[in-house]
Amino acid sequence: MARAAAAALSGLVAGYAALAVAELLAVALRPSTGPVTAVGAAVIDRTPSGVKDWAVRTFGTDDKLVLQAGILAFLVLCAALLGILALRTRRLAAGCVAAFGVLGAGIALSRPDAGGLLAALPSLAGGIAGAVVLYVLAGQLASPEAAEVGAAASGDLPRPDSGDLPRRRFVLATAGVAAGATGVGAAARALEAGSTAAAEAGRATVELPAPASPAPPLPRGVDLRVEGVAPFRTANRDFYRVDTALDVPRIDPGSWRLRLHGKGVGNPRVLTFQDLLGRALVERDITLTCVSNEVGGPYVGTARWLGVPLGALLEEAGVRPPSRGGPADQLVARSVDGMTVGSPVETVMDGRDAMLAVGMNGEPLPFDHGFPVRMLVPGLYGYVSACKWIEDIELTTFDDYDAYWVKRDWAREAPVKTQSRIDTPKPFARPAAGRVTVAGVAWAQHRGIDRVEVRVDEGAWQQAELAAEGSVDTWRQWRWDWAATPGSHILQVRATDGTGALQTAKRTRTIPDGASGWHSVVVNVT
Ligand SMILES: Nc1nc2c(c(=O)[nH]1)N[C@H]1C(S)=C(S)[C@@H](COP(=O)(O)O)O[C@H]1N2
Ligand SMILES: [Mo]
Repeated sequence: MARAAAAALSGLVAGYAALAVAELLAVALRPSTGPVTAVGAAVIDRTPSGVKDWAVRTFGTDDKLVLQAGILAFLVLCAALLGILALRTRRLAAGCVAAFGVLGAGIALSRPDAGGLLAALPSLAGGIAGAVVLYVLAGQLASPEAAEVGAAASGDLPRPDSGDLPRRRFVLATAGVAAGATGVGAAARALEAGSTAAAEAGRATVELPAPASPAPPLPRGVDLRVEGVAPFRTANRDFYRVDTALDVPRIDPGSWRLRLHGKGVGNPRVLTFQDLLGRALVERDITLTCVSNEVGGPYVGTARWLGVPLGALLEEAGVRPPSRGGPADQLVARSVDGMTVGSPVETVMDGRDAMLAVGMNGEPLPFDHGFPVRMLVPGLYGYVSACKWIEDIELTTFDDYDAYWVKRDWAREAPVKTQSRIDTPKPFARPAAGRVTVAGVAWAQHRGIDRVEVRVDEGAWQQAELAAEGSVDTWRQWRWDWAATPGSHILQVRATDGTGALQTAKRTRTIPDGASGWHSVVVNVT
């Protein structure tokens, strides 16, 4: 029993050493090639949409942490089992550890952002390190009899030692390897911290020019300042984050390039960050929404974005929308981490404030939100418009190419659905009877919100008071004062958009093109 535990421990230490070596090399070469990251990204890409949707719903922005913890737990289990296997046959066990390295290397190479053969190195080196450690430690563990059994099975030489000596050697060797791996891991973290600091410093030196077209002044009263309601403008630190990136790309704006090419692009171009900053910039308040947002969900926010008008840039490059005879109906944006986002060219060029954003709420884009440049198209869900860490724009057709989420059964085209949300009172709140303020937000980007209504216990719809409108591209706050009576009540909200269309009552799932239905909240008035 004690030997089995020691054997499992030797497997764990071998795995620990393997990961430490792999991570150090990964950080030294490029963050996204680390085995856990590469495997995690591959798992994300292969996870069925339903499961992914469930993960986003259940774990929110922690979904990636949960995934990485899951992969680590799996590796821990495998390492312990291989350690025990090594008691019987250490060649086979060490071979299995090496095979893990080869598998990790294969997955790293298959990533869209692999970049070359070097991507295989961290996993390969880690696998070899782990295999050597396990082979040596298992050798220390082998008692003379066990070694003979092992020798018979695998051709190992029996060790002559007996008594306490091998045990002491095993403990020393294990502790030594663990300490060494910890040192290697610390070096990896120090290196990573250094490159993060360099990226932060690079971002800090970016000076955003003043917009040629500043955001139109907001009318008074866009924010009703009701306690518990999302503020009109979302602070960067509070802005939701949804993406597939396990390691947030940290791009040096000095070496960043954007390629613009494809069907009907008369003048293909490569733009630098300075090229973009040198153009006439616009500043706009725009509400961004994720298609994975459930009715009543949190994946929606409004920021003041600064960016290059995308329609004009496309015009200059010779692009014409399909309505003017252009051959491309889809614009595919690609990010440095291999995400692809397809938007209708017609929509991007219809005069709305589609942009290549460089600023968010008065600062350069945060790394999490796409530094140095991301795309935005008001009125479309993020997965069909808002490519972060963008590096390539290709004009093509919907027939010729399916973007990342479209390959995974989400809709090709996805305009934002009209939605309204009750922010206060919270579900199962226990307000005192009397006047209770019911309030929240409603959005229908690029159509605007014309009316919000509330009802209690499926009674008559009551018109809510609307906050002033920022623009048709922003959400709108609303409030309604309720004379609440004791007991359990259900509150419901619905909005009417700027075209006069009423928000549908029909409840749908988020996949394929966004959740619909009325948000309701149950409260217990005391
Ligand atoms: N490179 C990249 N861009 C991306 C994504 C991604 O996974 N990778 N996710 C998209 C989705 S689904 C949404 S909703 C928005 C979210 O932007 P945010 O994280 O800044 O809120 O980014 C979009 N752009
Ligand atoms: Mo999204």
